[in-house]
Amino acid sequence: VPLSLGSAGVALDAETQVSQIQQALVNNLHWVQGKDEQFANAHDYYTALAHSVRNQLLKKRIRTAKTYAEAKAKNVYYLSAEFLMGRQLGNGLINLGMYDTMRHALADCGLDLDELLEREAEPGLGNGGLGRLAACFMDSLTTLNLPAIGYGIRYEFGIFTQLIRQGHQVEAPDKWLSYGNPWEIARPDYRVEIKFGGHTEVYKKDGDDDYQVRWIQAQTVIGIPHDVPVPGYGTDNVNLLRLWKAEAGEAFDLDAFNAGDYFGAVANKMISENITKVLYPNDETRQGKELRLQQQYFFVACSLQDIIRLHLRDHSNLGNLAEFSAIQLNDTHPAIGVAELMRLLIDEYSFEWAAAWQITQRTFGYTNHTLMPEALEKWSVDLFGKLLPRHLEIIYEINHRFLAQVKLRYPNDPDRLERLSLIEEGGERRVRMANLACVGSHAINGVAALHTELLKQEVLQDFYELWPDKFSNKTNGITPRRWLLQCNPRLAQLISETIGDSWITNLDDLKQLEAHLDDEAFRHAWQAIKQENKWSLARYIHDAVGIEVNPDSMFDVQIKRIHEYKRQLMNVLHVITLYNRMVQNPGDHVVPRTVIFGGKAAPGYAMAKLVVKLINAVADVVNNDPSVNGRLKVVFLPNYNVSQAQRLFPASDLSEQISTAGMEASGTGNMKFALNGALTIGTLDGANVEIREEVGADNFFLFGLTTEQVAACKAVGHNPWYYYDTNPELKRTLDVIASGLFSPGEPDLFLPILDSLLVDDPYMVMADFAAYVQCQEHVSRTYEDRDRWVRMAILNTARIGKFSADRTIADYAREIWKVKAVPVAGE
Ligand code: 26M
Repeated sequence: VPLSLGSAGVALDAETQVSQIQQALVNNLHWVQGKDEQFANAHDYYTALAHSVRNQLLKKRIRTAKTYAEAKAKNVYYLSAEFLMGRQLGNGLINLGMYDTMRHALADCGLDLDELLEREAEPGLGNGGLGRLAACFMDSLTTLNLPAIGYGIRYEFGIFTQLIRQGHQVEAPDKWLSYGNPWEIARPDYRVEIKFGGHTEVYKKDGDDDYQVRWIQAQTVIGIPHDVPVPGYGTDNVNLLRLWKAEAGEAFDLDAFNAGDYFGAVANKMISENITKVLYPNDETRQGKELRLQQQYFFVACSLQDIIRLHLRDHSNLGNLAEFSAIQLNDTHPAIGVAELMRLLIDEYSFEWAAAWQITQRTFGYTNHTLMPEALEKWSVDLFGKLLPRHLEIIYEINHRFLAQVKLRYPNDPDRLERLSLIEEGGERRVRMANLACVGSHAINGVAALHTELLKQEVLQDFYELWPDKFSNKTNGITPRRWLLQCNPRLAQLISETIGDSWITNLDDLKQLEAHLDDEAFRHAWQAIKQENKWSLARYIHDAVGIEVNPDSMFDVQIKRIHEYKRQLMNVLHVITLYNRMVQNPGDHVVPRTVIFGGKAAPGYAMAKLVVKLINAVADVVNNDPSVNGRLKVVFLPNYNVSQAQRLFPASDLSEQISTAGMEASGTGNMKFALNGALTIGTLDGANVEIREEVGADNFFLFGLTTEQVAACKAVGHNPWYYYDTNPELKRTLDVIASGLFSPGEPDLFLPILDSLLVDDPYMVMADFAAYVQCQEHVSRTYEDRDRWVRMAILNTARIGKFSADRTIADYAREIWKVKAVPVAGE
């Protein structure tokens, strides 16, 4: 690519800016990549550009660190095993306010910004909703000028790459670091030592009458922090994401090397470094894998040492830790932190139990993200004691004191005691991480109103009865920067031209769009943008999977992890039903649809993988049947990730949010669709309930059983055969699958799906199917009245302000963390 520095053809001030940008780029190309313009490829330019942005961010970070240290303000520490950040370059440019200038500066040298943005590897350090929420929270924390560090794991391999081979999901390793990562800075000077295994012993400290406990470890692992700067929008503050990488302990190396066992020493190095090797690809269901517990303890122990180091830098002792630190547990994955902080305070800093416990409880908050009982983390006591012998002792002591307190309150209720215990008895004894998180925190929250109510009534009922004041709801949110401004620039511009740009940091201002609902030119512009976005997605689909889709058809989209409770199966049954109708009544009028799926199945989740295969198999038949005549297309986009999401939301007409009521804690994709003017077909589940409240029942396609009806149905005994026998279309749909139409040569392939539907149908697909199909008909009729549809779409965007992560974070900050903004003064 030639790089010639010419005139930018813009105003003088901007012109100097442009030439400075160009100079910085060339410098980085030379001094970071070691190439000149003649040999540089697009990836070299990407890296040079990334370093230009990184330099700006680091400049701001240095001032932020100074400001925070001087203010001695309270900090938020967000502990999360996952941060699904998405690509950083575009986001950094937008947050620095450099996006347009950079585009011009690059174009001026014959470089295309969009092309360079595509060179960035996807940092997929999360499974789905929980990890992406953590990323949106980091964006909002900085935008609100709240002092914060996100602590997590620097996985060498993120979420697996999904390939589709003969319609089946195949997993490949995600080598996201192979070209280096310009966004991170290793900080070996802040390394920490982490112990594993061994035993504990009692000893007497010099000059002290009291006994102390010490932990003699079997192994030491080193944690090296890797810092990623997190910019905010319209602020000079830059917070940190601090991710830990495991390396072998040096003392350990020395012993082995001295003993002459060179190869053994190197092998042990590999064992240590395994800890941060790979992200576990499970979403919702958990297997009690030893390495997973090691990962959890490793990153939490590293983070707590770091938090203590920072506290002691500014304060004389740890007695006031809770006044200056709020630590939030993102689900139970970091819940071991409760026991670790107790261990540090008691064993390392000689606190009394009661004082240590008060500090711990006042410091931690716990967010629950799931109601699915199989998703509640429990670790076998055996494994726990082997890996973390001191923590098991501490957990027993916490439990002992806790249950004594419960006994006073409920003297004759052994069942309640058993349910509240941190240890599950009967069969293999296990440590209940949710119970540990609850007793060790002063605040417990769910992630949507319905979810929090169900937590209080079901999963955490006993804790709620014990401590009702600990509980609150914090409905999830998304960052409008990535999920509108960045991913849908055309719509963002139309909105800003219409109502100004205050919505970017005050999403409720989108309400002002309602005043323009009757402006025909505005509606046309809105529709034209959706159309352009659909054209561009159609090109992407063609490049990715070779399918031609009709951009004038309704884009009906379901993108999320593949899970039975999310009911992608119900969606594909609807597709088959539409297909059957076309085959049976070829002359009937239909509203053309493109049904798009994206999502990964956990590699060990056979039923989810079979659903992926069914979607692809149905796509093969439907897309190649000439009698369908392009009126129905089915697309499965492989390897759904944040970058792909950024293309999909802006081009969607219909958002599928069809989980069994009571099963989706919140959902956040639902918010991204509505923000981009897609209409929702959905159940009364998770945040759908609140979205519908906000956008209005008339602008939301509701169907299906409620949480209470699902429970009632299950209580009396749900009989899926009834629906098969009484609904001829449903019968035909299942019969077609059973006929082998979608599995030529493998007639039994989809039997497990049919069995699951007809034997117990745990996710109520059969019970909700008729209502879903009927609702879809209503959707199609509405889509035919394009003007009505556009009005509904505008109202969805206009009324979605509540679901800004800025609002969510402001609520956490005020009600749980008690932290205040510390803005960095302008230069
Ligand atoms: C467990 C064990 C081993 C490996 C991974 C896991 C695991 C990882 C993530 C288990 C669950 C995980 O996440 C649960 C989750 O993503 N919950 C989602 O959280 C979102 C944010 O609050 C909600 O919007 C979704 O409704 C909820 O499903």
